Amino acid sequence: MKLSIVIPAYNEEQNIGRCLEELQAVVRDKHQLEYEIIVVNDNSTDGTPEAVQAAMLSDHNIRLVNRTPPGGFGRAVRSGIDAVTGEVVVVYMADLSDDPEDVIAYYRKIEEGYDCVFGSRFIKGGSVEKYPRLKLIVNRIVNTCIRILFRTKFNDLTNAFKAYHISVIRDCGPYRASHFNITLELSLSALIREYRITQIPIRWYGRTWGSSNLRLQEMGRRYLCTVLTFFFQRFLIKDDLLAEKCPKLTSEMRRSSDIPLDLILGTISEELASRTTSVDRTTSTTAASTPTLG
Ligand SMILES: Nc1nc2c(ncn2[C@@H]2O[C@H](COP(=O)(O)OP(=O)(O)OP(=O)(O)O)[C@@H](O)[C@H]2O)c(=O)[nH]1
Ligand SMILES: [Mg+2]
Repeated sequence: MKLSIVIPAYNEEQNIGRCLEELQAVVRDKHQLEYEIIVVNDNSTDGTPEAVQAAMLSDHNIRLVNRTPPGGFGRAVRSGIDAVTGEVVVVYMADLSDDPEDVIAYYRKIEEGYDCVFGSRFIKGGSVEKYPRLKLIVNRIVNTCIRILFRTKFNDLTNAFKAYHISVIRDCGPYRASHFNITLELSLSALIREYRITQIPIRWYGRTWGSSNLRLQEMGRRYLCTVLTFFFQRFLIKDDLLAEKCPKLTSEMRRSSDIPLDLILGTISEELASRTTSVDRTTSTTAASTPTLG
């Protein structure tokens, strides 16, 4: 399976070159995976695109997508995933906050048959270094609320650095989020459709160059909108969402309009749980097989 790493980058001139080198050293040199790296530049005002172009001279697996305004983290991630050609998609940060070895750990989990891998910095084995205190507090509160609302064990859903099998991305899209709320749009849309998801510990390092683009006050309403959208989808139309994963089963059940919703959901869940754990990657609508760990 080909690994596609999508890196949104805005004014990361001093980080992006090293970021690409670190990925090459691990993904290409150490583990010799088939890969592509798609850097999505959003009208950076520094030398970010030039730094990427310099890296492209010696590595044709690196590609640069230059976006036109309006910018935004979510728009950049959407442009990046539109451009991928691989099966394992990892969203990775340009500011050296993520660890390339964790990309390999993600890849291996998808190889095992998982549809998505959600890294967590807040489980045993995970870590954060130089995490701004206020951001940490807000992060923990928001993620706890999400855990309660969605009754899930996944406790770091707001972090963008995650892996998805391409079929999940295609099935759950199209995506709409323009900013950092894309992180929740991607993860929650897979979660409520009961894709086979695992959580593993990851490391995170605070940026040492450049400035943060995440403005908590500006993002609050966007995160809230995304959380509420998926909360109500899960609460009100989960049967419709799951039906798209096993269309035959549900169309049969749908012939009788008297069957209670609970029974439809129970049957779909049983059907999904009873399927083989080896994930059928051949058609996009049958990619998932068993409920999430959440
Ligand atoms: N293309 C693009 N990339 C962006 C945009 N905003 C942020 N990024 C990139 O997304 C990644 C995460 O953004 P950061 O600014 O580091 O946000 P953060 O991780 O919450 O903030 P820090 O705590 O400072 O690391 C980095 O690689 C940024 O360059 C944007 O509008 N467009
Ligand atoms: Mg960052």
